[in-house]
Amino acid sequence: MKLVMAVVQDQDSNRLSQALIEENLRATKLASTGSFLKAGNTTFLIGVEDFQVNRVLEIIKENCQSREQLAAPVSPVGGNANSYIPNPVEVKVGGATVFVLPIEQFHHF
Ligand code: 2BA
Repeated sequence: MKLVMAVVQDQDSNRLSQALIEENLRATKLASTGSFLKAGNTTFLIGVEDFQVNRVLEIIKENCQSREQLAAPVSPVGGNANSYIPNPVEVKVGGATVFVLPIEQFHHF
């Protein structure tokens, strides 16, 4: 058994949930925050049998788009905050960041 852990953008979260439900795959959604953009994203925990992992990865790929987002750079340490004018930079976020972990035991009481 494996745990697929996928960090996706909030905009893709409902579409991905729906696609997983349609294929009878169970998932838990956690509200999360990216450390770099400090913006909300959604982390899916999806417990599946080994043979289902590739299908789950396909579903994630099909339902999560990459997008350009603006990130405000952190002000320089020790710099003069008054003279610092942040210049937002564009970063490409997602589709999805996915980890596949082995599960030692699974219990459902
Ligand atoms: P954030 O940490 O908010 O990162 C958002 C996007 O900013 C990243 O997109 C990447 O394009 C850029 N970025 C992140 N750190 C950077 C840095 N030090 N320098 C320059 N650009 C940087 P993604 O790579 O698609 O990541 C989307 C979200 O997935 C991340 O949001 C974070 O919540 C999660 N994530 C990504 N890699 C991870 C990892 N190795 N472990 C845990 N979570 C991760």
